[in-house]
Amino acid sequence: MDDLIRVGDEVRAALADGQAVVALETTLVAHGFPAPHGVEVGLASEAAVRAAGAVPATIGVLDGRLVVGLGAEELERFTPEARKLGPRDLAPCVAQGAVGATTVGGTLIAAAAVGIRFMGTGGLGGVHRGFPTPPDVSADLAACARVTAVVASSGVKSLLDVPATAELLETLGIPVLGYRVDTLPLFYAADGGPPVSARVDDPAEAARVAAAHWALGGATLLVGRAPDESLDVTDLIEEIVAEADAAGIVGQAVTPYVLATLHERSGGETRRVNRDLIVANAGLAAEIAVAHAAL
Ligand code: PSU
Ligand code: MN
Repeated sequence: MDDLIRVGDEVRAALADGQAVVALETTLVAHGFPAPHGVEVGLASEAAVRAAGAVPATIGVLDGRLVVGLGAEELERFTPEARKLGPRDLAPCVAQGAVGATTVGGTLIAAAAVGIRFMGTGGLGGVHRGFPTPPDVSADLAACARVTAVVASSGVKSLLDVPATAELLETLGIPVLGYRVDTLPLFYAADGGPPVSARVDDPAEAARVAAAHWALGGATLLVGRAPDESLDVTDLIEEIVAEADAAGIVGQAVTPYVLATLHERSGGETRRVNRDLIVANAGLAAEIAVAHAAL
């Protein structure tokens, strides 16, 4: 395993000690924000995890190994040239020695390999609008169905078909917990999403639900936290998704294209809200991890 995975010293010690550890992804560092903002978001997320009393484990592929617990200088290597790694992409990237940024799905697989059960992100991937043309469903969902974890996010990215994604989450048996809300947050916007499957009002309650879900053989639970500042960019999203479609942008390139264009056309507003919600979700994941460690 050591040939394949490098676990940072601090993360290794925390895991051995039963301390709370939170996995963080690198796709948003490399592809979710224009440089140098991605690295700033990554570091701020790590700081939020620490502030809540947990150890951050930022994950990505470097120099032929999956790294769990990237250093600050190493984060700088996650530029737009990095591969975007879903679960299917991890092994080729490791074996070929490329730099690879893990998505939620890729991060969950790596986290599970070393025993980390908590992660924070911005918005989960899901069913793309217009399904089945193209038949694009994020590999995040399949990974959630497979891996034992809690993912704190601001729901599902609203550039997707959110109601269809909520249906698929139900099909896969993934609890969608609203953190102090009754509807699933819509990424940049707090309100207007489908109802959650259960509401929780504090981190300890989320931790108890997770423990029960896992004891019953369940895999991932999604915890939806509303962004503190809500932004309505519905029309802008529709316009940009249609443009991406017309330009023939498909597959893994869609999400980064839409996010980047949104950041540009909203005059940086979506970037700011996206950044703040990612950092807050990292903190929430840490609070739940700390509560779980204390159960
Ligand atoms: N949340 C954000 N920005 C992002 C992502 C999440 O605020 O860029 C990334 C995550 O890595 C997620 C990915 O797994 O978008 C989804 O990509 P796709 O739709 O191609 O599966
Ligand atoms: Mn996709």
